[in-house]
Amino acid sequence: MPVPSSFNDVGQDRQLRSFVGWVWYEREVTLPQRWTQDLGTRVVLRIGSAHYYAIVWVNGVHVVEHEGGHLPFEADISKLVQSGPLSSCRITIAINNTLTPHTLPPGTILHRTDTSKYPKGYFVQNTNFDFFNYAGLHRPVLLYTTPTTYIDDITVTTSVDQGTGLVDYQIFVQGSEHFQLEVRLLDQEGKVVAQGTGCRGQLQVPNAHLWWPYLMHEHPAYLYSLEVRVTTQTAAGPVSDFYTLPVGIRTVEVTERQFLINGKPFYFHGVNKHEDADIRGRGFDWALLVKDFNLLRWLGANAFRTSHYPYAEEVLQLCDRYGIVVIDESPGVGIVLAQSYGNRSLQHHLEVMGELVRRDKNHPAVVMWSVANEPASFLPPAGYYFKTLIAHTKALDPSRPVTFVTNSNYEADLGAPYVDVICVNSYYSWYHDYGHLEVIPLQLATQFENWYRTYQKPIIQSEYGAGAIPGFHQDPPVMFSEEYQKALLQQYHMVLDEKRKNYVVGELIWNFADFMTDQAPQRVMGNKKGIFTRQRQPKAAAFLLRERYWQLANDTRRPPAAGGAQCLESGLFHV
Ligand code: BDP
Repeated sequence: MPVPSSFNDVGQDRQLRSFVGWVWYEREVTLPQRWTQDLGTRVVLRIGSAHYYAIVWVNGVHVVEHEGGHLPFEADISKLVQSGPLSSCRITIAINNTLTPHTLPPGTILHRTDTSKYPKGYFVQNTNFDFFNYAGLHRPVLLYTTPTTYIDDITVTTSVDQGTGLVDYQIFVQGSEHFQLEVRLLDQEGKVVAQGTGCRGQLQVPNAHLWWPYLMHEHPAYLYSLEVRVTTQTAAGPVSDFYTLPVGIRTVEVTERQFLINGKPFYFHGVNKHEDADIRGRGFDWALLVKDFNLLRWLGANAFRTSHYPYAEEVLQLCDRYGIVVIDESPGVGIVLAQSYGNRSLQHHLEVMGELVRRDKNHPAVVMWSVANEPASFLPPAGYYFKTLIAHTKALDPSRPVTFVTNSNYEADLGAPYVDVICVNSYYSWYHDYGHLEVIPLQLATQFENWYRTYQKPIIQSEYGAGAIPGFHQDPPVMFSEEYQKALLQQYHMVLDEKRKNYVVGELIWNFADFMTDQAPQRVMGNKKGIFTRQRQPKAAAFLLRERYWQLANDTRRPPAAGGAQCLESGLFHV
């Protein structure tokens, strides 16, 4: 089984494709002698993501368990690999993709007991989201080393005071109480612009280059490098752990009507994505990722939401580098059962937000956390649930706004009072009023007015769209034709253009690309609401959005002529 990849689509086996339960991965590796002989070396096993529950053994010894399919976890395996004569190391990972009312995302196992219809013991996995529940080792599994005294974590927050960038840092060191800590901030030319010592402090950068989103500034996405060196004295001499963190100096703020980046109004014009592609499923793939970034830049998109779970870290690294703004979403999708609002579920959701914030807090591209997508936020326990969850997330990270994405009625939504920005999904003339594009302007305007009147908070149209099967044409437009998808978007755009003068601060199309779903009569080999096909080729709507996004970025600037935006430079892989 290749890693990284979902296991579902690489085989020819129907049962493996829809398998629910335990799968086992095992691999034997030979470690360098220095790792196994030098007791001053700490050896760590890091798993980028294992969907959904994972148990890990090294040389047959249980080392770690983890719940949650979209965030990394690791285990210090030094003692195990340094205790015997072996330089080989057998890594065994058992993964179970079963979703229950208490997992994130939740799901249910339906036991079919009618023996006239189903064999004994028959069950199926049910979910309340449409994307395929791909499973396996979706991101790299790595072995790495540090000295035994090492940098465990860094937190950086930035602000700006009259042109001077302020970089507050906090460094957590493990393994010893006695160490020296040096910090340097370098600009893109490699010049040291500020330095400090000790575990916490503030670096000041006069005339700082700010981190700006793509298309908002001539030189977007300026990154400094924070170099951190922790040194301990050992019998063999000084030993250092050294880490470089890219740092973007920028501020984020929300007012009654605006979303401000560096004090300037920011309008999200972008997409919702999925980690999804042919064969590899949700498996990480550099070529696919770079293609997606080239498409985002071609489109003139300045933002996306990581619908509906945290994406690979490499994705966020590229967002930092290219100025693509991110709404970073937890796997809280499809929370619709009352059972999923109890203490057990809430406790797990709080832990997941902790893991997500710890992983992504230092990315300048991340400007807002989304704790959930389309929960049943009208159920009585939802008020307490979202109040607690959002307060917890703000306590973890006071520097960013927090939201969740709603499709509830504005009057019934018990979570909306706690969000900083209202993110609302709607599918006018798609899931109802089929074919009646003419009702969109009224329904959409009413949606915005109701939400704004009730909450006086900025609003993002966080999903809207229509399915189109590439190559299906019909004029006048009918559902599933490329013309219908385009025409539906145009109806939305008319209202968005009116309301963005006031309090609407963004629009994110559903979806960037077609993606695989569970099999269902309303899904034709997956969800076809992509403006690109699953193979990343444009439908007619992609050209419409491209025209729009470049205009939104700057009314006088046009998309580059045929051939498109520049490709990312090939130096990318030196990261
Ligand atoms: C929205 C969901 C999204 C779905 C979309 C659709 O948030 O995950 O894929 O509907 O049905 O409600 O296309």
